[in-house]
Amino acid sequence: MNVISEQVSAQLELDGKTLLDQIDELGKIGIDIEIGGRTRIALTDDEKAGRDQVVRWMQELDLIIEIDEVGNIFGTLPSSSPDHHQNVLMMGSHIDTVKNAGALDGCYGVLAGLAVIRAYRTADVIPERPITVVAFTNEEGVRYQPDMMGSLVYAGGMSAEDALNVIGTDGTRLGDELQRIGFSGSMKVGSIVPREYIELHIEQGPILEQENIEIGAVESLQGISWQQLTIKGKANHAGTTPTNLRHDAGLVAALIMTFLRDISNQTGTTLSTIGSIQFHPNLINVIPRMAEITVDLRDPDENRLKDAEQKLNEYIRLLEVQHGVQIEQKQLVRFEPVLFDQGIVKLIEDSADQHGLSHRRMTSGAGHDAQMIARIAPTAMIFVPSKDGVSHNPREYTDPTQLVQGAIILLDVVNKIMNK
Ligand code: HGY
Ligand code: MN
Ligand code: MN
Repeated sequence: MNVISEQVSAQLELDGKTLLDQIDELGKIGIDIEIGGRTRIALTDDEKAGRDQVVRWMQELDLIIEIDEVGNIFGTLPSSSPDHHQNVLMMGSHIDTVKNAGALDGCYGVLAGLAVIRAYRTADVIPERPITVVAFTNEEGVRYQPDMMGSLVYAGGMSAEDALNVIGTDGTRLGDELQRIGFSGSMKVGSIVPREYIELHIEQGPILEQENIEIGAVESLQGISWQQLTIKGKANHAGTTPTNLRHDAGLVAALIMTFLRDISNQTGTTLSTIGSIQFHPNLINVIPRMAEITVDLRDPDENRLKDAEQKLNEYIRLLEVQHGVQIEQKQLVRFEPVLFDQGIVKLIEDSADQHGLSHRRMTSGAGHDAQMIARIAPTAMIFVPSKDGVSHNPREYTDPTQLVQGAIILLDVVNKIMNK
């Protein structure tokens, strides 16, 4: 039973083949032959199948497996210290997906965490303190809002009870679905206390590839604001209603869309997306009486994000007067920008240097569980490049060598932290 030390850590080897095989295996669950990609929306049967597979892989590594009240799945490698809930070095991400997703978003970080633990198991090395891999519930937030929900609850940003009572876009209650898929755990949220959290993830953007850089040392994550807007106008005949007498909810939705793009063009840093739009009655010859749209605003700078929200609010009031419509706003998500732990970011850079890999510091455009865990423990992320910067799309791809390189850096950073 040898406890970790400098020379021992040299024995630890990352088994890239098993990691890549497991990414492929998990990627087959919820596969969509027609459109392509896989769909494992949170707490659906397909996601349950993904969860069951990850639990089986944790069992193969003989980990202590615990599920908490909101379905977060934890696999812990016991250590020489008696309490496997304290002083934990935590790694992880999520395995739920958007629709027709790639196979890497989230899954890569969870399976690479298992690969790190597999290296310890294979070398028969017992770490000085517990190492835990977590798959957080509902990171994508496409069925139940907010996104990053499992980690938000874990970090104390939302009560487990509130999360369980969230009603999804399909009218289901989150807690009922968790029960239905058998992942309503008994462990209180927050029971396992991370001393550090590291998340390995694909960049999901174009920067690393464009700059031909192999590792991203992620030092911050931009702010996110999600709103649901319900625009109420007046249905009328498309052929008889003069333009100046229309209360056209569809037109107002389009005006908001272009207004937000103007803000993005003006600041150059604010990203705005109207990802979903629903007209009612949604018929070719009826002026829409209602339009429901979602607004996703992001900016690395909190003041600019606030300014974009303020400008949108003012424009909404103006549209109500100009077009005789009513616009209801419902805030779904609001997360400020997050700074990660500079010490861990430095370890990532040192590790990349020692492995002869190019690297750069960067901000994450996407939301991640790490931004929640950063509230309760020193946290950082490691990025690997995304081909063509594509993600949330079946074409999501990262070169297998780069995937393995990222996992080797994760293992090395874990060792550096263990040996500090
Ligand atoms: O929306 C996001 O950035 C994350 O994928 N949930
Ligand atoms: Mn993700
Ligand atoms: Mn995602």
